[in-house]
Amino acid sequence: MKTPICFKNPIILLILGGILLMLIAACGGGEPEELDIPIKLEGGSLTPGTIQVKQGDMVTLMIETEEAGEFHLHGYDVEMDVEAGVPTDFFVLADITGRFKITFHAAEEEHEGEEEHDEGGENEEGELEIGILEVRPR
Ligand SMILES: [Cu+2]
Repeated sequence: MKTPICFKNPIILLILGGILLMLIAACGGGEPEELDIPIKLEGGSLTPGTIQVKQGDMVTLMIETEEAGEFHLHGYDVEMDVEAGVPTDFFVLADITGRFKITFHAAEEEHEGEEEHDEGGENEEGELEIGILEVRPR
C-alpha cells in the first residue's frame, strides 16, 4: 500500500522548502510603508480599537468623529484637533515601537463667568481612552 503523501519525495520537499522561505520573507520586515488607515470614533471607542503598524511606517490616521475635541497619541505625545463630521488626517511617523494609548479630550465647554484656565500643566482628567496604536518592530 502506498502512503498518499511521501515526504521523502524530493519534489514535495522542494515545495515545502519554498513555502517556508516565502513565509520567512513575508514576516521579515521589508521597507517602511505609507499607510492610510480610516478610524472612526463612535460611542466612546475607536474602530478599529487597536491599530497595528510596523516601525518606520508613515501612517495617516483618517479620523472620523461624531464629537469635536482632540485626539492625543500618548508616547509620541502628539495631538490633533477634530471637528464633528469633518474627516481629519492625523499623520504619524511610527518610529517608536510599543503600544500607545490614544485618548480623546472632549472640546472644552464654555462656562459663563469663569476665567479660562490655560495652564500648560498636565490635565489627565476628562480624557477618554479610545484605542491603541501598536507599533511592532520591523
Ligand atoms: Cu491624552
